[in-house]
Amino acid sequence: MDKANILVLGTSGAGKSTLINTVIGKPVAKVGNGKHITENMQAYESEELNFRLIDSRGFEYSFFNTKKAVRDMNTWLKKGLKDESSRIHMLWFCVDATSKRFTKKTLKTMEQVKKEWPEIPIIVVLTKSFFIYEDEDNIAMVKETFDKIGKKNGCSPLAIVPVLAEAPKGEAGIIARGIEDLIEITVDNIDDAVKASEEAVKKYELKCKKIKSHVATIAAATTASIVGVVPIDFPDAAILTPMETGLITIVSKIYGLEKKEDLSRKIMERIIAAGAVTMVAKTLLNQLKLIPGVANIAADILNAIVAGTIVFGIGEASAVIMEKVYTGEIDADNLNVIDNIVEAHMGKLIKDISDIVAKQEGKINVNDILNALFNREK
Ligand SMILES: Nc1nc2c(ncn2[C@@H]2O[C@H](COP(=O)(O)OP(=O)(O)OP(=O)(O)O)[C@@H](O)[C@H]2O)c(=O)[nH]1
Ligand SMILES: [Mg+2]
Repeated sequence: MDKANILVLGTSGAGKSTLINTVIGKPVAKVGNGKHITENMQAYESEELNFRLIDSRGFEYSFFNTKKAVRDMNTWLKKGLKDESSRIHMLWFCVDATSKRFTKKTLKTMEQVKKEWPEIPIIVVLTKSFFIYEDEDNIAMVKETFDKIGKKNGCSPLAIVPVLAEAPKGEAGIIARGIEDLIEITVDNIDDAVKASEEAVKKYELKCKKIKSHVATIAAATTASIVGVVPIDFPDAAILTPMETGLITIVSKIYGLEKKEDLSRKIMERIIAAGAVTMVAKTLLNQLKLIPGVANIAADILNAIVAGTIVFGIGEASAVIMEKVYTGEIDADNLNVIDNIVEAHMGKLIKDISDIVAKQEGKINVNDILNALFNREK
C-alpha cells in the first residue's frame, strides 16, 4: 500500500480545511468564512507525509447536510472495501475549541459513521485552540462526552490534541501550535491502524459472505420443504439431491472457491461422504415422533420439516466449511476435519429443530417451525 488515508471529520466551520492546508503545507483545500464550503470529499497529500488527508463536508450545517455527510462517508468507506487506495485507516475528528461545546448530537453523528467500522481509530483534534490555558478544560469536555456515550460504542479516541493551525492575524501573542504533535501521534499509530483496517475489511467481507450464504440456504431450504422430498430409504452412502449439491456449489461460489475446482470437488465429495443426509433423515424423524403430539401429524408435514432441515443444515455446514477454506484453516491436506464439522453441525441441528418443534406444543406449522430454525441464535 502506498499511503494510509485519514478522513477528516467534524462540524461545519470547525476548521477541517484549514487544518489540512497547514499539515500539507500548501493551501490545497478551500477555506470558508462562516459559509458551508467543502462540498465533496477530496484527498490531499504531500510528499513528506505517509498519509493522505481526506476533506469532508461538515456535519450539523443542516439536517440534510448531515445526512449527506454521513452518506458520503459511508460510500467512501464502502469503496475502500474493493479499492485499497481509498480505504480509510484513521479518523481525525475536529472539534471547534472556541464553540465550547462538543454536543452529544455531534458525537452521535460520528458514531453513525463509526458503527459499521468500529476498528478505525480516532484522534480528536481540538481545532482553533487559540488559548493554551483553555486546553485542560476542552480536553476534559471531550473526554466527558466520550465517556458518557462514546465508550460503550467502542469510540474511545487514541488522543485528544489541541491544535491552532493558523495564528490569528494581528495577534502577535498567539502562535500556531499542535501540528507537530498531531503528526507525531498519527505517524506512531498509522501502521497499527492500517493493520486493523485490513482485519476490519476481512471481517466485513466474511460477514457479507455469511449473510449471502444464509440467504441462499434459506431459499433452498424453503423450496425443499415445499417439495418435501426426504431420502429416507437411501442406503448409507447417501446421494445428495441436485438441490443440495446446487446449494453447496452456490455457497462455494460465494466464498470464491469456484476457481479452485479440484479442491471444491473434493470438499463436495467429503460433505457427501460425511453422510449428513442419511444421518439427519434417519434420526430426525424418529426423534420428532417422540415429541408429545407429533406422532399423529400427517407424514407429509413431517417430511416437509425434515426436508427443509436437511437442506438448511447442508447449507449452514457448507458455509462453515467454505469459510474455513477461505481463511486457509482447511486445505487439501486436512479435508478430514470436514467430517467432524458436518457431524457436530447436524447433531446440533437435530437437537435445535426438536426443541423448536417441542415448543410448538402440537400446533405444527411448517413455516413457523422453519422460520424459527432460520432465525435461531447460534
Ligand atoms: N485563525 C484561525 N482561523 C481558523 C483556524 N481554523 C479555521 N479557521 C477559520 O474558521 C473558518 C472555517 O474554516 P474552514 O477550514 O473552512 O472550516 P471547515 O471545517 O473546512 O468548514 P466546512 O468545509 O464548511 O465544513 C475560516 O474562516 C477559517 O479561517 C485556525 O487554526 N486559525
Ligand atoms: Mg472545509
